[in-house]
Amino acid sequence: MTKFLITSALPYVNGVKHLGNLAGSLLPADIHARFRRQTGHDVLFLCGTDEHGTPAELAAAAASLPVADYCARQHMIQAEIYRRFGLSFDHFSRTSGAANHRLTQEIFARLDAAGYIEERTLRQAYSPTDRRFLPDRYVIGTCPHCGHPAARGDQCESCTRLIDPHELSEPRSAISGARDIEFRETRHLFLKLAAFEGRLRCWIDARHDWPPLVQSIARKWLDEGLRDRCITRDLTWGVPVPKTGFADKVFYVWFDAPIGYIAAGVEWAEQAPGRDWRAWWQGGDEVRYLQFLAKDNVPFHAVSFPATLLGSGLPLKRVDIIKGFNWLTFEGGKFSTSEGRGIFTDRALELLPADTWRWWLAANAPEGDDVDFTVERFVDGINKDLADTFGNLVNRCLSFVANRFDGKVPDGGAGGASERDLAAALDRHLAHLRAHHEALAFRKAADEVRSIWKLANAYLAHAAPWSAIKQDPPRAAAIARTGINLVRLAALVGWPFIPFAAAEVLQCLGDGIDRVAWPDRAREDLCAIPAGRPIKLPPPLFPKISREALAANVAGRRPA
Ligand code: B3M
Ligand code: ZN
Repeated sequence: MTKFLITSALPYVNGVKHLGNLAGSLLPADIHARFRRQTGHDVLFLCGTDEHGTPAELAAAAASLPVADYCARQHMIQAEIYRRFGLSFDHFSRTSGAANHRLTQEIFARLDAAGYIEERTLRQAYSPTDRRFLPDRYVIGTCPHCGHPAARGDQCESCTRLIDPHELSEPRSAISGARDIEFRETRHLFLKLAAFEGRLRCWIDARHDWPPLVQSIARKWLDEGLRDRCITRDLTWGVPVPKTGFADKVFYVWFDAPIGYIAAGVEWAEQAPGRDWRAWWQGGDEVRYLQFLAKDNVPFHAVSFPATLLGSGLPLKRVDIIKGFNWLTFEGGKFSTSEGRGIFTDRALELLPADTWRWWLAANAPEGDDVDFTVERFVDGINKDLADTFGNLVNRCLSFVANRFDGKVPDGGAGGASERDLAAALDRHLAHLRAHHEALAFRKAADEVRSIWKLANAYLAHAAPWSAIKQDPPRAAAIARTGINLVRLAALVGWPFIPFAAAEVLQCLGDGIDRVAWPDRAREDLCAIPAGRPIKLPPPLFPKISREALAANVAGRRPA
């Protein structure tokens, strides 16, 4: 049996994430993890907060907190939000944890010993007022190309040209506004990425099963020629560099963050006896490693992290499939954490149940292209799919049995031709659904789930047990029993997408939810719930949402 190692990109610790972050990595990773568990596979689903780097330091300063305290607090806040979204991580780690420090330093030492690290001297912006070196994008000044007065030191937003901070005229600090910028020499360590080009190209060429989006981004990086990368920074918050002469520096956040995936596995193993992280991270072909991330993260996962692992010489698992996502936009523009534009995950949970966001974001996953979230599309989709289709199916069947059969599943026999046709149609849909999940095709999988829900409703509409009960009670009982089992099946296929509602329904049907199984054979699944079993009615699962009410609630900026 294949084991599935699944990671979602590690969300930055600085601040609550928006729905775009959920849609482009965390949620699809969770849906896949749930599907694989459902089909009986061993799954290790890891994630955590990405806690290093200048943005975390600056956010802590803005909150007047020591950076360690700030990160601890923000980690808890995010962990709680993801729990409420039903993200079923086996472990939610922190890159600032001891395991990641240890592993990052060990991997670095091995790269260094193998000759893949080189010292170089750089001239970097330094602000005496801020008493720190400034990362390129924290130097602001006038663009040498277009004269834009507030160009960032890495790139001008106005003319999009890449620039160097020393090319800016009238440079100033983005942190304090101080104008006393000097350029000082500082020693840094570079990972000789160019040395891996041949090996990476061979490896990537053999990844035929990577989605085209990911392949093309990875190839573009290789084709442009790999440049050695500076992996150290003049900061205090981060993983210290274990090398003489570099005691006052830390690793660049993108060097230690992906190592955090492995560290998360180490921590997971430390938390309970009998868990072996090596069985995952050093496993052979029986372990398939899948990463879920947004397209701007592809180069780090397809190129620099694999190079780090290769160069370390450690027998650590490299990714099998990278599922990359395009952007989710918000009402025609970008989601923006810094500008507070869009819907943030904490606010989303205040407004509506997690399942509604999960369903819409998966059914409209930005897979082939960017996808625009609008309140109108969201409300229409939720009302049609969850209220009118899934909710209606559950409600019709369960209340019929509650009212007409005293709340107990009636004994209806095996059914007739229409039940056989139904089972055959379901089997076809189930096979497609499974294939879409396996292909990581989330929109198609959601489409198939919707089709199954619709088919169930169509069966009931056609069989009309509420009429049959008058002339042919045994037939009505057979339909009702089939209907109850259809509800169960609808919940099982819905479970990866809408786990809370699915669990609620399964519990009403008296089914355990510790191990939610995959419905494999419709004929058997349509008889799974035995006659005589008492059932309960759930509260209304998905009351209709009003477009106006939601629009009024999401308008405007995020409150500070
Ligand atoms: N924190 C970037 C992001 O959330 C970064 C991912 C790290 S994955 C190792 O977009
Ligand atoms: Zn410019």
